[in-house]
Amino acid sequence: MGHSAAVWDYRAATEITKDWNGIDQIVLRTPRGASARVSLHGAQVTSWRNEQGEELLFTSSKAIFKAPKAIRGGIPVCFPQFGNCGSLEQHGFARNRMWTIDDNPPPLHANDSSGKSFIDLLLKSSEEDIKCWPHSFEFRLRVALSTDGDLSLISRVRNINGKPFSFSFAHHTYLLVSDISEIRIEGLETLDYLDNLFQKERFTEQGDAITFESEVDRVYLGSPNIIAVLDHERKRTFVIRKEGLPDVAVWNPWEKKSKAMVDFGDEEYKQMLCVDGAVIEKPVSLKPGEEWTGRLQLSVVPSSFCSDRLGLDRSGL
Ligand code: TA6
Repeated sequence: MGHSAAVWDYRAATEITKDWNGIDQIVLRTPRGASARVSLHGAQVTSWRNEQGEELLFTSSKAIFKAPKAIRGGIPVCFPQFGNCGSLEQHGFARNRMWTIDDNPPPLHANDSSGKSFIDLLLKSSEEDIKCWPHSFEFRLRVALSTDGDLSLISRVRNINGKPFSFSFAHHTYLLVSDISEIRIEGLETLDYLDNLFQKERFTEQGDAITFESEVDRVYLGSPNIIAVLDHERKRTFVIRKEGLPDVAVWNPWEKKSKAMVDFGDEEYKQMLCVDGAVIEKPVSLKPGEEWTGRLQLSVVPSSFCSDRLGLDRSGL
């Protein structure tokens, strides 16, 4: 059924349904048939489909859709830490909490809503959270789908007049790819990175695109605000634009690690690649009343859109 954008009711394009476990999820739709699904469990984007209904994010066939386990795939929110240090669980607790729909969020820029289907979600520090991370915060996440099918995630973390606190953060983005051997990343060349396979030792990336022949688990530091992930076989490129997210975590578990994960198929490493907009090297510090904003926009363009044209708007969003 065709809808001209002029009559498209963006509010009606946001539907609340239940997922496999009876947990509320929000479905966002565009006039031309693109869609996205966001679970209230972890405010996790669990699906992002293009106008042809093709899924663009990876979800493991063995994913466990049951709290408190984070769903293996989509875009988990890693907060208040990325990684595994101290008493907090791996990648923090935000992705294992039930979020709520925020009907009256503080305003964002008009561009963040005009012509978009969107939902605003909210996580407030709970008694349980304060036991493991003694800080009072409000985390607002807007997930939006533009008329062109681009997916935007706008995160706002505010220190609610508690003590100053710091956090690291990532949108742990599981991209669905044709075959990892066909993939290359442009935009991370010559950057320094911390290699999790070598006790986070610092290295410098070489001068050409990154390709994949074995396990990769790295955090690229101080990256440009636009990164291209080219899928040669599918002749399409994921374009990642970001603001306030200076680092990029890149992960593919490869064969051995895949077999070791109960919620991941032995061969599934071939169809996925995590490329995460993140703040890791220099955590965000907030004084009471201060707020941090991070923006991530994911688009898919034909690979003929050669990536050096992306340089034209490396300014970001
Ligand atoms: O991408 C960084 C990383 O910490 C990897 O080391 C791997 O553990 C991945 O995240 C998955 O983490 P998760 O907690 O989602 O299983």
